[in-house]
Amino acid sequence: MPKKLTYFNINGLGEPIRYILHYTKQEFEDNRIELGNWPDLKLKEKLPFGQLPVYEEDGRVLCQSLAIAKYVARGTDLIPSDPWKYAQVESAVYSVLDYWKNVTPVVQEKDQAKQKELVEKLHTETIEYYFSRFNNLLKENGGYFSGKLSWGEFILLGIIEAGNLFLGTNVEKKYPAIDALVKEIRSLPGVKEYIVARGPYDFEEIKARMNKQ
Ligand SMILES: N[C@@H](CCC(=O)N[C@@H](CS)C(=O)NCC(=O)O)C(=O)O
Repeated sequence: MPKKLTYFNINGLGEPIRYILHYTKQEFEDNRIELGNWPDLKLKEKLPFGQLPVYEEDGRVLCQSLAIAKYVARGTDLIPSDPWKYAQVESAVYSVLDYWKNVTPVVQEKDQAKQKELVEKLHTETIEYYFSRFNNLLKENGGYFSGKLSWGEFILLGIIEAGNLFLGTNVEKKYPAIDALVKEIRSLPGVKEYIVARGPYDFEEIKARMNKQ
């Protein structure tokens, strides 16, 4: 059954799904949309809620990154079978998204002076608040959200990488348990080779291409 993931040619909500698909050795069409070509109104109006990522299988379309991540991870060790552990992962992932909701308005801010101020606040308040808690959560649970690697840690990595791309830093470095997890996922079979083949994302280049439109 042909599988197709459509997302921007950048890190963000779609990248953890790419990582999971590669780690679980699933063949899929990696359909990448250049941010510089967005909004592609013809594509946008066909999307269930006008946004990416979307996943297609057998002519059926699924949107919402978390639903897609869980769907593609089904039947693997990445979904905890114990209900409490399952809920622990979900709980951590919702907190990761709460963090991300603080970052997106900063990325989208058009006024450069205001954006600089917001970036400062992100570093001093938001990142420290959330990352110290993510770090503790991982430390208390054997390095993962629920005792072993799950789809949830892939989501954390995708969000960290997307933030790093915009901030031009590696925010995880100050947090040993997060840093170790990031390194572990990037070294997983399938993920490691994918990252090498993909190459690094370059936010400045992406911005330059977007501004040309
Ligand atoms: N809750 C959705 C959010 C999707 C979302 O925000 N997608 C962004 C990219 S990360 C998007 O498509 N932006 C373009 C637009 O809204 O036109 C999910 O998790 O999939």
